[in-house]
Amino acid sequence: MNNTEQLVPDHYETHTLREILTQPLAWQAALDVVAANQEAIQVLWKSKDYTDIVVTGCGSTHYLSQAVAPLLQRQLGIRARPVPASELLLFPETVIAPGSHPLLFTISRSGQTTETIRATRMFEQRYGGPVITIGCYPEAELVALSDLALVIPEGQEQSVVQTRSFSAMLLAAQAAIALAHNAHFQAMRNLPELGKRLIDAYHDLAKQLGSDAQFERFYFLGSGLQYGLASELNLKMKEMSLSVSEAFHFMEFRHGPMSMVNEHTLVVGLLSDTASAHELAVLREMRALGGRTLVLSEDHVPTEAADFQINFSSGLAENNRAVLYLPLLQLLGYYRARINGQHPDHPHNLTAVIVLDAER
Ligand code: F1P
Repeated sequence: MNNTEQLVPDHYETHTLREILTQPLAWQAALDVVAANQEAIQVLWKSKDYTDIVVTGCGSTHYLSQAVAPLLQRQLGIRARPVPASELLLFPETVIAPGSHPLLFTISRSGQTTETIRATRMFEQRYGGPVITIGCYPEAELVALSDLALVIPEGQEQSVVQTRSFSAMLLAAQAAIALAHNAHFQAMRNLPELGKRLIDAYHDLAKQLGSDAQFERFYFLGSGLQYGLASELNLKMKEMSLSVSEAFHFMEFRHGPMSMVNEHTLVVGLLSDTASAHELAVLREMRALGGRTLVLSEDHVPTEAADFQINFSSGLAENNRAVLYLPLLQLLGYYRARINGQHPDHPHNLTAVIVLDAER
C-alpha cells in the first residue's frame, strides 16, 4: 500500500480531496470489471448451491456489507445477512444457522485485514461454501482465498480513509447483483457521468455546510438500502473531522436520539423511494425542533422538510444508484475536518489496514 507522504498530484490540496473528486473514474473501472466477469457472476447467482448469503467486512467495509445484503435479498430473493468479520470469526454459530450452507461474500479494500482473512479461513475449513470477494488489490491474500474476485485497482487510495474505494466496491457489488436482471446493469453505465455532474453541481454546498461552524453535531438518517450508507458517512465524519456524529434508521431517530436535536444540529436524510413519505415526516419534525436538514433524494422535495437538498435526477431505480449518496457527504466530512484543524490524509489514531498478530 502506498504511503500518504507521496506528493499530491495535479492541483489538489490533499490525496483525500483528489480521491473524492476523481471517484467517477473508479466507478467506470468497477463497471468494466463486472462486465468482464459477467458470465462467472451469473453462473454464481444461478447456481443457488447455497442456502443463504453472509456478507462481511470491517469498518467501512462492514457498513458496505450493510448496504449490499438487503439488496442481495431484495434482488435475488435469497436470505442475506451483513455481519462484522470479527463476529463471524468469534461467534460463527450465532451467524450461520445449523444445517445451512451459505455463500460467503467478503469485502475489503486491502484484502489484508486480519479479521476478514481469519473469518474466511474459518468459514472454508468449517463450512466449505463458495466465497466471492470484492477489493482493490489483485495480489491480496483475500483474493487468493476466494472462488471469484472482483478487483478494482482504480479504487486504490493514498488516503487512510475509504472514499473512492468504498464507492467503487459498492458499485461493483450493486452492478454484479443487477446482472441478475441485465436491463438494470446497462442503465448503471450512466453513473460515472451522473457522478461527475453531481459533484460539480453541489461541491460548493458541501463546502459551505462542512465549513459552517454553527453545526456542532451531525445525524445521518438512512433506512432500508440506505442504512449502511448512513453508517459509513457517519464513520467518514468521525474519521476525518472527529465530530459528534451518529447514524440511525429514519423512524428510529424519534425513539430517543431526537432528544439531542437543537439549533446546532445538522440532520442529513438519505431519502429512499420506498418510504419517502415517512422519512420526510421525520425531517419536518426535526426542523420544528430547531434542527437544520440536508436531504439527498432522486427528486426535489418540499422545503418544509429540507433546509438544503441535493437531487440526483438520475432516472435510476433505488436499487442501482446508491453511490450517488456518497461523494457530497464525503466532501461534507472533508471540509468539516479542515475547520476542525484535522488533516484528512492523516486521520487521528488510524492506519489504512488493521493487521493483528497471533495474540490479538
Ligand atoms: C477496513 C478498515 C477501514 C478503516 C481503516 C482500517 O479495511 O477498517 O474501513 O477506514 O482504514 O481498515 P479493509 O479490510 O476494507 O481494507
